[in-house]
Amino acid sequence: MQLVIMGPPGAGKGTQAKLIAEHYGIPAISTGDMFRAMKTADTPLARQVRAIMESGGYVSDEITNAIVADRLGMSDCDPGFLLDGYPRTLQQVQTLDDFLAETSRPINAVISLLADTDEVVARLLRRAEIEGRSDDNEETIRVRLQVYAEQTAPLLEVYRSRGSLVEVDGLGEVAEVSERIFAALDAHGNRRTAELV
Ligand code: B4P
Repeated sequence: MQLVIMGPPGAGKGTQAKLIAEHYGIPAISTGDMFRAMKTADTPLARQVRAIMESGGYVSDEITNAIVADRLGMSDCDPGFLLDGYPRTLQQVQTLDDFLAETSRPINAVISLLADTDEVVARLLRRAEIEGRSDDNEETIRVRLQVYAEQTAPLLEVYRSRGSLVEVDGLGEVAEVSERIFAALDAHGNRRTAELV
């Protein structure tokens, strides 16, 4: 099973990705987590990644596509995977399409987590207090939301036109949102199967 989860910063992607991955027995692959792990090293690449993330911008497609290709080649991805925060640009969609075509694996569904701006800003500012993530300050959050609207939101239409998009309300308790996602994925799978019969 190949899944993607998308949504604005703070929509709950990382939170839900772990629960969905556990439910389906597939690894959750978060580009944000991979970059955060990488940026603690003292190398030119790590310094570059750190500066980009602290500005609220996106790491280059070249670097992002290369680390995702490496990760998807690992054997724990053989039964499938859930991509959290990737693809984020049209070029990343193209690279993912090529990878999936080469390995004859379709995307089963793209989950779009919906949450309004006030709620996501409040969540990220709350996380800033708890975890102190350096990109969770008001100025950077504003940039992240703008970059998302310009570069990533258009991807939703791409997946909608392919019939892969599953939209889920991301507001409410974490467990409530997970239940909504599982029900929406079941309904989507059943619809897809009915279309094939
Ligand atoms: P990410 O790590 O993906 O960060 P994010 O968009 O902020 O989402 P995150 O997963 O952290 O938030 P979540 O909604 O889970 O990316 C960080 C940076 O990495 C990017 O800005 C970029 O620079 C770089 N990057 C990553 N992928 C890239 C790519 N493909 N291409 C280029 N650059 C890339 O959680 C937010 C908070 O809400 C948490 O505190 C959580 O506890 C809380 N929360 C979750 N669900 C909730 C609920 N139902 N109710 C209340 N609170 C909730």
